[in-house]
Amino acid sequence: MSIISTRKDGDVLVVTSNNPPVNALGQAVRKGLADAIAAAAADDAVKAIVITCEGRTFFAGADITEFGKPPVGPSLPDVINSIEASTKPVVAAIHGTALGGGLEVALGCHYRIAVASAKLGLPEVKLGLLPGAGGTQRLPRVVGVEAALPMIVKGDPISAAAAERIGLVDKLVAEDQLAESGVDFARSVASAATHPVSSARTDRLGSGLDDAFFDNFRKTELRRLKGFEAPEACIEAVRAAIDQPFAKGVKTERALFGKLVAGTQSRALRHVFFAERAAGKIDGIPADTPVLPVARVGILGAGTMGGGIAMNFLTAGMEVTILEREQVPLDRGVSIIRKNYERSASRGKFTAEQVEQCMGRLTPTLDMNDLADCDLVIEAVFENMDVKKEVFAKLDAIVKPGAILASNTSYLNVDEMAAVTTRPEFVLGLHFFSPANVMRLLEVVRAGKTSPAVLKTAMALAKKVAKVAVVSGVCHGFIGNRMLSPRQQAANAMLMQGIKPWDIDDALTGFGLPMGPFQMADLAGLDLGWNKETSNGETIRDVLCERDRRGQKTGRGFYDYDENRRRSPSQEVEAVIAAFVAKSGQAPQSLSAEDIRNRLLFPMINEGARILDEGMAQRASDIDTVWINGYGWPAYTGGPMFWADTIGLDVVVGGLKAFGHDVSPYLADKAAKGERFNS
Ligand code: 3H9
Repeated sequence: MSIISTRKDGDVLVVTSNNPPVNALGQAVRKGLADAIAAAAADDAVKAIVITCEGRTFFAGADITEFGKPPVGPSLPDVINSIEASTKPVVAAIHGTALGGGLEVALGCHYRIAVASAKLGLPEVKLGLLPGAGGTQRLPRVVGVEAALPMIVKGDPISAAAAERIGLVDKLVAEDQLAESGVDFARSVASAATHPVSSARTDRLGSGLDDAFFDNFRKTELRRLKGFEAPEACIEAVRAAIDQPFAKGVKTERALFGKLVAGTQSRALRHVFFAERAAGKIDGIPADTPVLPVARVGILGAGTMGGGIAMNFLTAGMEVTILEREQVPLDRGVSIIRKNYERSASRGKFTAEQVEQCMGRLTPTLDMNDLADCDLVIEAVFENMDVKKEVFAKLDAIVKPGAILASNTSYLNVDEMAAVTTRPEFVLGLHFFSPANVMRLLEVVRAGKTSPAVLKTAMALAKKVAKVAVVSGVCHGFIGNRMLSPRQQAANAMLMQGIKPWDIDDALTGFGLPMGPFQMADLAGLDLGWNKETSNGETIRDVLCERDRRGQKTGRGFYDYDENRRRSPSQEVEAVIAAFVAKSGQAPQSLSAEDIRNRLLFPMINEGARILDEGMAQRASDIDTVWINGYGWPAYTGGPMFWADTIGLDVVVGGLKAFGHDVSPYLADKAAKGERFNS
């Protein structure tokens, strides 16, 4: 079957796209659509046209893989203009997702019908772009600026019902009757004297939308999008829809799109899109490997981590049994889960009924025997190998054969835990990030004996609970925490050279990370692993803890904190550090923010290269996915490995040598050959 096919249903021409998996609007699709519209115009027997798609979805957008390559016509804007110019009405019949260029095609049509399960949106902003085929000009004309602006600037899709409410969809139709409904609808409008033309409409554009309206929108919505270039360009394009006639507005949109698509941020964000999808693919696993059924999950530990992990599965409709050693922490854990759900409900994310359904799927217990029937058990107990081993041995004896046993450890050796069980092929690491019900990352730790089916099951489960899963080998700290460690060492070394903690932190927050190493230390507590009895003032941390500067919880750590937990530099800390520097005999140094940043981040890239060299990560883009989704690395730089590619691996190697690091041979070799991590 060709990519675009046509068939006649009486006097209606049905144009169908069949371009799996998501009907992306690649060149062949565009050409086929343009030809079909031209053929319909030339055929007197055709009175109306329906555009629809085969497979799981309506057009999910332009073909992202074509960006950055020489364009081959017809262009998407030209195709959409030809649809809109048709004197015979064109109806978009939508199922699945009408996204980006797909929604722009639908907006070029005179009418839109959709099944209730469909979603419609303009997510280009998430790729560092704006809708570049008339979407920023047509959508405000069809639904009004107030409804269009958040859809374009934030990029979240809306339901078909919401789309109908705002006038984006003309009619909702039965799920299994889209094709017939499309033809019926087209026939019903075929003889109308005129048809709505999105670009010609002015009735919804509204008045009184001045600078203050847009400034207010920026204030409330752009804070979360700090550092991203595309949202502001989106706003500018929507303003053009109000301030300029359509023909000029699309030129403004085109110019803004051209600038963004050629820029570093969009390249990085497109990399992130494909990186997340690549992460789900596991090397060396036969395609026919089965996914094991998992209906009931057991969680050991009802603390912050265990409770957060439980919520993922409850929300996804699965049964969860949660185990604690004593009643009080068990009750506390369950009540925190409930509170979290109720808070989400108060924000409109759940109905009261859904909260009760989730809580109804939760079984609290003090008896480990109650985990016997679970298909998967995840332990989130104290981070200590002896404790973990004891837990694994007990679980192995209790939980039914064939069930998966997982550790939520963030550093420890999963092979050692597997070795105390009789089922090492069913053991793996599932490293959730805190807060586990919010953070998108899941490191799936493939232990030496983990079976392909268990690994594949873990990846499928991750998708079910809306996590981005990345496979890691067994090594200290896996991918993410292993790379954190050289950064921390570099930060500590700079302290000893007299660089202020706030200058170090600000270099990272200025780069776009949510916090620096000393803010993180204050948040976690400086006394984590510190012992009052044995502390002897040998390190800066010892001294700060001895002075009860143990972090945010004592109101003082590397920083002083006010009652709103706002940080400010501490003179006392500055004096402590100065004393250490003086004692070391070094002259205090000063460094630029860029120098500080490089000293912190280049060693991470070096460690990333080692991780790749050792095969602990499957691909460089997996490392990027870990850091963006688990540690808040700014997505618009593409992640640490993509960022290294952007600045040049030779620059990274030069920096590492200058800072006195051993350069990973893998990295040195790539730099010498002029290669990149991500090809
Ligand atoms: C745009 O439209 C610009 C215009 O305004 C202007 C132009 C001038 N292109 O996500 P999945 C692949 S920008 C190429 O796992 P799901 C994807 O890589 C675009 N490939 O499925 C994967 O490949 P593989 C605006 C694409 O069911 C496979 O399809 N649109 C595209 O979980 C399956 O994807 C968007 O940003 C594409 N556009 O989710 C929407 N989309 O199997 C982007 C997907 O080899 N797409 N692929 O790994 C999505 O959000 C999701 O794919 C979707 C399905 C929700 C549709």
